[in-house]
Amino acid sequence: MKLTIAGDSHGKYMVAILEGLPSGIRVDEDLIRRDLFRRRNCYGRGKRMKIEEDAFEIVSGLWKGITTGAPVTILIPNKAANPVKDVRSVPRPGHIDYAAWVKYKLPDLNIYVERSSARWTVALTAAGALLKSLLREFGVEVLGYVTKLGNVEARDIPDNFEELKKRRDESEVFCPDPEATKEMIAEIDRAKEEGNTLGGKVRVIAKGVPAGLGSYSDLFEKLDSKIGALFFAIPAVKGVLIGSEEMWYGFDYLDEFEIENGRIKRKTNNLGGIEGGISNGEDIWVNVYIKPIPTTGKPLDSVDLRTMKPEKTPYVRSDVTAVPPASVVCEAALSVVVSAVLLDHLGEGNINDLKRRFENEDFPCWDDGFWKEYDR
Ligand code: EPS
Repeated sequence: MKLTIAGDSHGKYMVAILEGLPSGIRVDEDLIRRDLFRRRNCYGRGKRMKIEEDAFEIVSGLWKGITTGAPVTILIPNKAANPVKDVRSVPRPGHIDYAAWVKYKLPDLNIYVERSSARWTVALTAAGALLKSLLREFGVEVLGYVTKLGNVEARDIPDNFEELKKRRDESEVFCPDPEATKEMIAEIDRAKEEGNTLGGKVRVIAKGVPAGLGSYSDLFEKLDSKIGALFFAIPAVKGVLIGSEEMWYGFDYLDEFEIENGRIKRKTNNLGGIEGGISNGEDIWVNVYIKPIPTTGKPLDSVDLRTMKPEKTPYVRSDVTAVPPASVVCEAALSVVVSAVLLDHLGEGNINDLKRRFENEDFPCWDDGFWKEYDR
């Protein structure tokens, strides 16, 4: 499966193209609508999100609402299709401005923002939400939530998945801890007043991922390599950590095996569901570190690249924090990676054939017959 994302932040459309999907997936457009709404509608967002409606359209690869196996194209119109007119020559620390100017050598920093603005994550969100219709055929569910915003850390995070989802959905900042939610909202209000911006952390869990996805052979096919590659492409992501953040002692960290009802299980899940680049059957846990948005209300020190004189950064329309929307975007990113490795494993064709392959897969069997195969 391959995902391509194109479109300029202030161009006519944002575009996601998904290639290599099986035929016969009934696409639930409500799932896409809901995730696009969540990405747009959270506390700490700025004026652009009040303009956009994200009224997406799927223009290829569907027949009567089911996938045909042809590339699926999702178009999301930009209502704010109005590129900035004034040439900008003062780079913001933390944005693409300076590094792209050095590489691409075009005379307006606004040009680079068209690709690197977080606007393109609307297309990633739509693609990931579409893939939820595939994942649920295999009993896989993905959930993202905020664990830290500015200085406030979530303390009360339920273990139960349904409760976690319910509480996450009740929070304006997508944090499952109601007390921490209030503090995070106050933190955003304070930052806005000061012209500051906030970083934080989000966690994404993929539940029900079968063991055996990924690879130990090709270094770039490892499941964790693929997670890192896509997550680090998301603007503002500075760190990706799989599993527990507490990894100082082997006795505390390593997930011991046990047998429950004749099946192999783990006593804990500190490794986050991946060992040696392959899923191990436990839930996949990804902790993502999000930096503060580069456009601050209070100017920062910079230089004017035209005059080579010190200058203060300009203020352009922006958000106070990208952390709550990042939890939606990261949820989509994990849906994309898990779908990709699942389809690598099950191959092409109709969804029902893939499901049969999935259900008929043998667990390795350590009996005499198994060994004789190799005894030649
Ligand atoms: C965003 C779209 C952008 C910004 C923001 C997120 O739109 P505009 O530049 O027209 O205001 O609101 O992007 C950034 C914070 C950034 O630094 O680029 C979006 O759709 O998520």
